[in-house]
Amino acid sequence: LRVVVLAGGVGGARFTRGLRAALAPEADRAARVPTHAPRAVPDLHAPRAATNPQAPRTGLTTQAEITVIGNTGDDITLHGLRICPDLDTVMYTLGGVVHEGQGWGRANETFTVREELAAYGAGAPWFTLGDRDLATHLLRTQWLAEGRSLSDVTAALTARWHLGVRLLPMSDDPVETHVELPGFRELVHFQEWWIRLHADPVPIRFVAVGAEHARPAPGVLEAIAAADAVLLAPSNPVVSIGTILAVPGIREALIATPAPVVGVSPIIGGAPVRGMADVCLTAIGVATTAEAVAAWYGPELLDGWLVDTADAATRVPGIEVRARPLLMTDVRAAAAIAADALDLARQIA
Ligand code: GDP
Ligand code: FO1
Ligand code: CA
Repeated sequence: LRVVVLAGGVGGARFTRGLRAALAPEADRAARVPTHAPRAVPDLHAPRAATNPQAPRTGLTTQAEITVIGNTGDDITLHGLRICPDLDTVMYTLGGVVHEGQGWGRANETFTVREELAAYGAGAPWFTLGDRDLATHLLRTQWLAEGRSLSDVTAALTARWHLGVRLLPMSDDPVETHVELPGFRELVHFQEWWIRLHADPVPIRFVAVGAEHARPAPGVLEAIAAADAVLLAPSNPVVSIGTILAVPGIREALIATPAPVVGVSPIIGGAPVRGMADVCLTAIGVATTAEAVAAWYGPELLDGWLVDTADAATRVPGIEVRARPLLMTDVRAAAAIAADALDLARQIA
């Protein structure tokens, strides 16, 4: 079973972690049905899902293959270091070392470098960089400076964590989301608007700087074309999924793939669960409802849409809607959501 997930940061990471937990029993069942799949044999290259604490201990390795296409529009350069918040959030979450309460950054983090920078009165104090996290950025920046691609660097960084999924940046070409703000003469980086300005004021528009000329990273289009199911994580529709779709070729690939494309709503009962998706949607003239977001993705792109039971009345012409609780309170809850998204995909296929 080949599953592709489009993911941003925290919402994307938690959903993917659930999917990884869900797919072990799924692949195990498939392996027991000779007409659908050959018997599972130990496969060193297979995802690590079967060794997850959440997965049943079957002793079989899964035949599921998860490819995550990560948003790099949030990327920013600070102190000369290239920082990829959404890729790192997926890496740390699936690697089991994320700061759970915060949703991003490392658990057991220290902030010595940050304190020293502040003592110099330097840098961007509004952007918190922990010491452990900085090691990732140092290495990424070094490797990029040596001429390696972001995909290559991401593969090298993730190798340490045995994620059980393949994490691909949406593009190797730099893309950065900026916002045009009323009363500001220059474009402001998305991170600065979100963190320093607290998502205020509402942007006039979002600009994915560099997206126009960006190419999908190696493997991205191939994974979408070969997928059995494509899932849109409950990520920010505008600055996470929307930015991935802004890379020329990716939207087209999603429309062209024979695989069903199923999205999970990040909007529950007319509000985002966390973050500033409501402000982003307002900025682009889309209502903050599960229904409006699905209609904005459109039936050409989206075949199925999983909404929360609070939004069970959602109807979108041309899109199969199913309702179930969508709060990812823990890995088990996220796994059940992911399993239902796959189930909806299977029904559509
Ligand atoms: P970010 O890059 O860290 O902002 O994360 P994403 O773009 O991947 O996801 C942000 C979105 O995740 C927000 O719009 C939230 O509403 C959504 N989200 C967070 N937690 C949950 C959850 O438990 N359930 C659902 N359905 N959406 C969630
Ligand atoms: N989010 C914050 O709200 N404040 C921060 O200082 C901050 C620092 C940071 C550093 C590394 C990293 O990987 C993520 C970080 N985030 C921080 C999260 C992230 O930048 C944003 O919340 C998301 O990208 C919003 O979509
Ligand atoms: Ca993000």
